[in-house]
Amino acid sequence: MLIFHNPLHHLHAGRHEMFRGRLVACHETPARLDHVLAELRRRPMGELREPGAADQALIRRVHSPRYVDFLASAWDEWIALDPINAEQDVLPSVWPVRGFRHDVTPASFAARVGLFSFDSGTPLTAGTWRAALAGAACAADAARAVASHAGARAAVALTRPPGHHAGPDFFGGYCFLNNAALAAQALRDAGASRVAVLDIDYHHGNGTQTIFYERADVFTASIHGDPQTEYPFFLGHADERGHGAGEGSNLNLPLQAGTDFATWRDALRHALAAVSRFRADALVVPLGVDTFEGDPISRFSLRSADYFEVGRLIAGARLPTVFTLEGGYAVAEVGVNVVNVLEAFGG
Ligand code: Q9C
Ligand code: ZN
Repeated sequence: MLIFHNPLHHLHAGRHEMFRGRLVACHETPARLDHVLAELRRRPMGELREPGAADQALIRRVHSPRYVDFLASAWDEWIALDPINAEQDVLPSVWPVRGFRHDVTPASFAARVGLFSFDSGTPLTAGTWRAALAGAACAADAARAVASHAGARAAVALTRPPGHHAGPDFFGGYCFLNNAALAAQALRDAGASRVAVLDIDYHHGNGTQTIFYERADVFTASIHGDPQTEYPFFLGHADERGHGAGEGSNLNLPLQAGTDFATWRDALRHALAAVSRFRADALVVPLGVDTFEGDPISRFSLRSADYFEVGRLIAGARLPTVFTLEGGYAVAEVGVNVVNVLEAFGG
């Protein structure tokens, strides 16, 4: 398999996130990806490549242009307000909830930060935009590698920051550009008629669901902690099945906190059966390993050895597959868990 790694991921290093009412050190750290790379040096899974330039046109088909423009200039605007701002990351503090307007882009920087985000746990830093762009380039290049005529069966985009919570015009959940959605769109553009996204991160892939909710050409499935109690709380219920042309092309499998591997695996089999019925030409797997029993912010109980079976089951779909890296915050175990999936997937 081909592995695209983001050489600029270190540029995104948040200092603090708002977590359970306090500012705490960020869970989503550069060390996470360093552990994956270290494990890939111990157990090589294929050629390691750096991505080419990001495809701005692709990014602006998946995300709204005004959101992309905001991300590109946000840090410069923040420090232009006051040079002392460079000592703190950007965090939102006001949001336009029900009844407020979304069509007017405010002149105020603080107001735009709120307009384009949904939580206060996702710091935007000096290097966020460059890191996110290079991560998006990994996802697009991975998609093109599996779509090409002599395509690899699988390609991995080692994306940091992660992406599956980022929507058409908002960041949140540690995510800015939706790498999995960019990979799915790039697969469509490269000729795949039908693409399935199977999100196995602990958290519901709200951004990806929203991006494709009214489309019939991209099927989205997500297995995740029940939003009644688990982040992102406001999306991810079982009755969300898609809308309009996309009716029936979204599948949510929420599971209660505490779910063990046997139950989780039944959900994975169920999701894979739905992917098979959709008759997809290609598969995108937002791969989060925050389903691990030792994850500090999540509540499923998968063990490291279980990830081999996860890889085997996904390989059973027999589809050209792009993996994007999503969550997983038991930092020392992230590498082993991710590479266990990849090793068992094979190819
Ligand atoms: N105070 C990913 O796994 N937790 N994102 C915020 C609320 C956010 C996880 C807690 C968890 C985001 C890619
Ligand atoms: Zn997650």
